[in-house]
Amino acid sequence: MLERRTDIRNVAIIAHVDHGKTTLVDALLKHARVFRDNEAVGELILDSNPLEREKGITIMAKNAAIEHRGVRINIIDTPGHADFGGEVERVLNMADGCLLVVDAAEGPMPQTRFVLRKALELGLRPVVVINKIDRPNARPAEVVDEVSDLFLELARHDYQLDFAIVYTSARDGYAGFEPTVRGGDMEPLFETIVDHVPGPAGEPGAPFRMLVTSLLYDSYRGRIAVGRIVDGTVRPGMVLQRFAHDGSTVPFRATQVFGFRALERVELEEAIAGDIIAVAGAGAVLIGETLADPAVREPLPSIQLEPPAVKMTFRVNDSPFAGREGQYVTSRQLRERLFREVETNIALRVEDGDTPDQFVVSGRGELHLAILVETMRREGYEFAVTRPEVILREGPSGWEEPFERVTIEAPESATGFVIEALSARRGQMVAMQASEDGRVQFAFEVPTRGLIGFRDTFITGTGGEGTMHTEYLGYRPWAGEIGRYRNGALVASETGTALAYGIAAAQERGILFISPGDEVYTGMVVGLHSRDNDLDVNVCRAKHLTNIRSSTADIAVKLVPPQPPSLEQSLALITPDEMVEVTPRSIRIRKMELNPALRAKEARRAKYAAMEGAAAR
Ligand SMILES: Nc1nc2c(ncn2[C@@H]2O[C@H](COP(=O)(O)OP(=O)(O)OP(=O)(O)O)[C@@H](O)[C@H]2O)c(=O)[nH]1
Ligand SMILES: [Mg+2]
Repeated sequence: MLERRTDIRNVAIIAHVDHGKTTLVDALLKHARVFRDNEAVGELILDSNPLEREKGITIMAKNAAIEHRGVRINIIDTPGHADFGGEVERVLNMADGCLLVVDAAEGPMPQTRFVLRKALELGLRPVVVINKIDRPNARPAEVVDEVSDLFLELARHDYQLDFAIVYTSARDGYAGFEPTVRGGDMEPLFETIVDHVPGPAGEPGAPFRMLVTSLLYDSYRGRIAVGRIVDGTVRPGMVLQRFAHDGSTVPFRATQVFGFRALERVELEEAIAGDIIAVAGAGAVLIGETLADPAVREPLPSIQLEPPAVKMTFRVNDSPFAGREGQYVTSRQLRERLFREVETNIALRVEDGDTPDQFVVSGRGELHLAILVETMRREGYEFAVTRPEVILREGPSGWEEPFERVTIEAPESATGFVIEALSARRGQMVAMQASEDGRVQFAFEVPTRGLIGFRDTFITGTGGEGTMHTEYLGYRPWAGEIGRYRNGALVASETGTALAYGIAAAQERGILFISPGDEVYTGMVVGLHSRDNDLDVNVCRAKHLTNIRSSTADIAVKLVPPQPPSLEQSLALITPDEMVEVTPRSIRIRKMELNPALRAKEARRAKYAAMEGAAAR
């Protein structure tokens, strides 16, 4: 018989990026006195991965369990950045309800809609949390109206329109039922979760079934499968079966069963329907597979994922500096690492490329791929990557490409820049509204292709005063060519050590990425030309020694400080004939063809082809 438990609640926290999800988990953990009084806990406790801490964003969904007045609340924190939407899709099926966090000043944003749609599709009971109520520009009444409109648009069931509203300052640790609340504690939010989110329903007496939503790796126990028990009971030692993705069923013995208490994993003697648990012993288990009693005939429905939109090629590093700085450099090591990533990073896809030393990696967006590159480089991998490009598909009337809705808020003075920049990228403006405070809101529909690398341009173009958000719209007909919007490259013509004299001459021609003392090789991109074409420069050139100094001025050449691009900037900057060489210590941009003579020949060939094309038209 279906029973609804009253002793636990499973709730996911979802929101647009930076609206305060992880800070809200901090506040709940602190209120529940999960920590000893003398324990220094810091902030954004669940953002435990070093890249999450550095970037101040959540990348992976995680869970924590909080005991509150006899009820155990399993809280699942999710990332808000659109590129990590796969993580939201992965974990939502563990929850019966969600806290939709909305910034009291910003209101609902593109990713608010995406995550709410996903949660409502799965039938979750929502609680709306209007957070950052302490902000001086908070406008809670309007934000509640905007959220209500969103619900009217997205709700799948009538009961979903009947959502509770709580006002919070996650940062200051209080919550209340009125927008005027400016103190107290988190008790009102706990109360609302317990009252509004239903306990999980399941049949404790039915055969055991669980959908695997996460994997933990343990050097001693191997893979540990995490998920929520849909039906039945599990005890250590029980014989179960795994419905594998390849269609086979594999019997195994559950060697251990774990539950979660606060941020720790604890061994259990028994777990029942509704519990979020971890099971050891399931062999080569993967996310999305079902673990079940041997009597069960069918797996549970697997996780629904949106397809990837952007891809790039990872290649074995074949630059003249290959193998100098990396620990893992071979094709086999690169391949193993990439295929291992797909086991947990489920919105990512990896395929073998045209040659054995190339792999095509597809993800949700540039940041999704850039985070993988950065993670691997920190682990000691060395490789090269090509420019991220969108994944095209063949539609009924020709090629189609992914589109995004771009929402921009910027000072009025940046209007010209915004319209010009996005029009050049084949964007169509669909809305524009000026507000009294001298700012303008825009909405554009733009091919994802045009947005690759746009974020930096946008920040520069608006003097850092604009905000920009994107929302995936789906595939539409190919929008046409988008011109190149980067200058030519300054390319090293010699291999060696860059010297001040050579750099001083080269800096007359553009912006340099390197400093004296840096090692360079023929074909490495050392800067950006001030013109459209690529230019070979010899940054290793030394001044001929003479006995007489012509003037004191050239004893010390004046060097402009170099502007080396970051990894993300490099990925956005490179053209299709360039690659980024990534090692644990360096990020270098290089030409795919290092040989200057062959490169020049290729450039001439491309120019003639273009001229012939023009003549034919
Ligand atoms: N003023 C104010 N700032 C807050 C509040 N809650 C969070 N913040 C700030 O908002 C920023 C983002 O908070 P996070 O908790 O990282 O947001 P998030 O939703 O987890 O972000 P992602 O996981 O990257 O999507 C941080 O600088 C917080 O200090 C609040 O109640 N009031
Ligand atoms: Mg977060």
